[in-house]
Amino acid sequence: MAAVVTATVTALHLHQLPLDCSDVLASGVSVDGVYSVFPTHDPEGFMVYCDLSTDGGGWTVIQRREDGSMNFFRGWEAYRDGFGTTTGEHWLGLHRIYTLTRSGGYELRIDMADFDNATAFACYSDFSVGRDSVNPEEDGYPLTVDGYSGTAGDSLLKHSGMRFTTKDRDQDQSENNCAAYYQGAWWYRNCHTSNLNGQYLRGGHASYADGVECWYTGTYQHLTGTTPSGTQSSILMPSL
Ligand SMILES: [Ca+2]
Repeated sequence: MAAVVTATVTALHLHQLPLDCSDVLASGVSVDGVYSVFPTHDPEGFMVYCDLSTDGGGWTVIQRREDGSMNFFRGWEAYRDGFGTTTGEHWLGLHRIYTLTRSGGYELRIDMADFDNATAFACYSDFSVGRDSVNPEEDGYPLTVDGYSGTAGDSLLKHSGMRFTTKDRDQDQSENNCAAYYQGAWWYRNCHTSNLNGQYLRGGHASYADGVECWYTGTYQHLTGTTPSGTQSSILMPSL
């Protein structure tokens, strides 16, 4: 037992740079903003937005929608590499999400708001992308998610195990391309119960299921009836 403790302490000493925003928070910083992180599987690092205030803080933001200024109907390379502005609307990128989460232990939190400023959230105690993949891109960056809690209801568990589909790379189980059909990009199964990268539509719209609002269960459906004004998806390495 003593040897295990020693090994753990040694490993901690080697982490001079933050692996993620939970390390940024642990270093004593408490202001939300853009920080550099250096995941184990991408030691050169990259910039992320750290939410250091929501629910205890330490969240690495992987997606934000807030004003519709960014086009989210993009192809595979954009979703793989990320796009947008870290301080505004953006998608961090599948490969970066993979490098952050492949060591395991990450929690996912999705915060949603509607145009009436009502809010709801969904938390998943286990979240990773491509965790068991030798070549994650070839494997389609498959989603693993488990352990729901929150106020929004669950709309993601049905997507667990699915590969990521964009309008130019169909990896879903539908005879159609769900990303093209619903104008988004997601871990679709046989299209969706959630579609957080769908179109940003203001207010109610007649088109079916192609907006960001697609979070179909629980209180969130009741919450809006219209399009949400924003979402923020963030991940956290829980302290164990
Ligand atoms: Ca298909």
